[in-house]
Amino acid sequence: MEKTKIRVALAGNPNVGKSTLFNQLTGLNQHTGNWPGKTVEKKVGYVEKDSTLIEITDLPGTYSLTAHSIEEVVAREFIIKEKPDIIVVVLDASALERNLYLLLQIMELSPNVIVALNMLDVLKEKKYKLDTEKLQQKLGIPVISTIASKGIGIDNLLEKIIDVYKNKNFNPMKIEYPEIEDTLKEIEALLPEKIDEYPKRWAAIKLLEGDPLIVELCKKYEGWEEIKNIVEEKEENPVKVASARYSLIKNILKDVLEKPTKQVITWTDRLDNILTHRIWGLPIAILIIFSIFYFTYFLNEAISIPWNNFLGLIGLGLNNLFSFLPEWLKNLLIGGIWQGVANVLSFTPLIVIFFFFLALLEDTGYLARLAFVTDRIMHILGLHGKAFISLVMSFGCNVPGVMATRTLENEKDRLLLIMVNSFIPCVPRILVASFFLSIFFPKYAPILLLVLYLISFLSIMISGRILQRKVLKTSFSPLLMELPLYKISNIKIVSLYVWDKLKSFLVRAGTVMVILSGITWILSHIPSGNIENSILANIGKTLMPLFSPLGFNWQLTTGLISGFVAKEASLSTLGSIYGASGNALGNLLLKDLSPITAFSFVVFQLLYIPCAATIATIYKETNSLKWTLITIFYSLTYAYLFTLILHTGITLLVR
Ligand SMILES: Nc1nc2c(ncn2[C@@H]2O[C@H](COP(=O)(O)OP(=O)(O)OP(=O)(O)O)[C@@H](O)[C@H]2O)c(=O)[nH]1
Ligand SMILES: [Mg+2]
Repeated sequence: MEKTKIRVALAGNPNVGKSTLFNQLTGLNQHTGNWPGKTVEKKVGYVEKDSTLIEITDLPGTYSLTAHSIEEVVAREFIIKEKPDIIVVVLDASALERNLYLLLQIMELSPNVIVALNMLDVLKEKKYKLDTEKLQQKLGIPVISTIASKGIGIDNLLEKIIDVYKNKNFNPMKIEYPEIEDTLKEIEALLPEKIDEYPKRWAAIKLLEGDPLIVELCKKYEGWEEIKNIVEEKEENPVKVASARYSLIKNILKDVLEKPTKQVITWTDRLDNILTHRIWGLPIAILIIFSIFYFTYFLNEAISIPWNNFLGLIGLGLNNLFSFLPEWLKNLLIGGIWQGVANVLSFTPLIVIFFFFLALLEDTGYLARLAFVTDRIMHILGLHGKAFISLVMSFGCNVPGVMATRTLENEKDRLLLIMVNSFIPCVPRILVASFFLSIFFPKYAPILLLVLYLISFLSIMISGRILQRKVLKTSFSPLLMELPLYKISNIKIVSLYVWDKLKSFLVRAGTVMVILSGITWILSHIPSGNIENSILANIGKTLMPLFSPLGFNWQLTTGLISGFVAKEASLSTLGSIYGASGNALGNLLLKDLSPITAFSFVVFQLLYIPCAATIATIYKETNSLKWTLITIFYSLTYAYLFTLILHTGITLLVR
């Protein structure tokens, strides 16, 4: 017998617990956290119940369904084009006014809606009283109470999904807008039954709201000129639609929701009085960020010594294990591949520590505050206030950083942020830098590391300003973002988060790095077995004249080439060229390079083209080859000029 399959979509405002619910339902580990706008791409999972297969899609959070941001388009297109059997709209019960705004729009699009009334614990904390039964009656659709973070209500929700699917007993409320009903009718009369796949009433409303995509779709109809006149006749149309919706919401909530006459002051309010304080907010933020870097650095120092010893032991073990192999093959396996992988694996402690702190920041709700507190600084850097979250992500890896730019509504703000994002040094780049700094400047390594961070902020500032004025010709849109509640972080969420990041890193070490180290080793050994005149060396030597003004020798130049694929690869390439790793490599470099050159190299590798994975992400996010190439070209030119000035400057100074 064919199993029944029900296709369910989870929709709702940002940060209401959709992904938490999704994880509870499917047992998967989709990114949850505590700031609005984490899920940027839809994700699919499955659950089986009573021999029914339920396919669940977690959609990005949106406040509305008007095509003003990418999330809104993704969510709406999914509902319209994929036609899920059931849409579960997740509502934050403690902010129903705002949440119902979206629900109404979804109900206009599809009758198959179930409400998951989430965050009931928060509702209770705020001492609100809600009559769920009455709410259900008024809306005419099922309302299921849940507390997703505690796994409460999940089974009820599943049962309801199956029940509703089988019985198809929908009777949703009619959504009417008395004040604009006439105008709507006029527009409807000029439209065909369906516009693309959108119902015509829905399209009429969106036209009044000024939805750019629907306007585009309707231009082809005969009555368009007339529609345009009706729409443009009154400028306040979008406001009218919104206020009609709000008065409808007020009507629904009347005698359903009761709020205490005296506002309850929650501990989120109390904490926010300090943490987002006009004056104290910023120093506290700086202190917190600084402490995180401090702890990350020192914890890493402590853990990486035993960890690297351990990796060294594995290397020795492998050496013995493969002693029966011919010399060249053993060299390829151990000197080439294992060495490259080990270089990458040595980053593991840093990754774990960094992402642990980042997960804490995110899950407690403080990361979202940081966006507010740093709004002014972001403007000095030439960026939009929301840029902060994306930049913080980039400290780990530029790929999630670039993806996090989706929360910016304005396309130009977003493009600007994508372009400067890769100036934030990700963990691999900091590791390459730390390696060089600790060899060449053992005493000053921490300070110079700080200098590197300053250089990257300076670069963002310079680039932000240049690009904003010259290339994009834009100014800022205001910062609009809701602050989530503070919560005590959950060790399970934090460890899952860290594991998720570590896993993708390890997979990379096991795939890209294995292949890359192998290829590098081979290229550095053919044709003669001698590195000096190998193919790799020849590429490096050919490009060297370009880089000699920066003081780089062919070995460094070659390292930079492989750093394009993955930043940490430059270290393993240097390793295979010099035929050493770790301290031994350090000693060889120390003999070969001047400290000025070493520092210039560190700065250049900090700033030049993003790694291949980031470039792929940039292409995917901008959907434009032109902007991807501009980004690459810009960062390469900038890195070159900056390092040239730095190198020349220091050389002149110390002479
Ligand atoms: N107190 C409380 N917190 C919850 C509940 N459900 C989820 N959360 C928390 O709310 C935060 C946001 O949850 P997510 O599941 O990431 O929210 P989302 O709707 O997927 O958010 P976006 O992907 O950003 O749109 C997390 O910190 C959750 O732990 C709940 O019922 N009660
Ligand atoms: Mg989510």
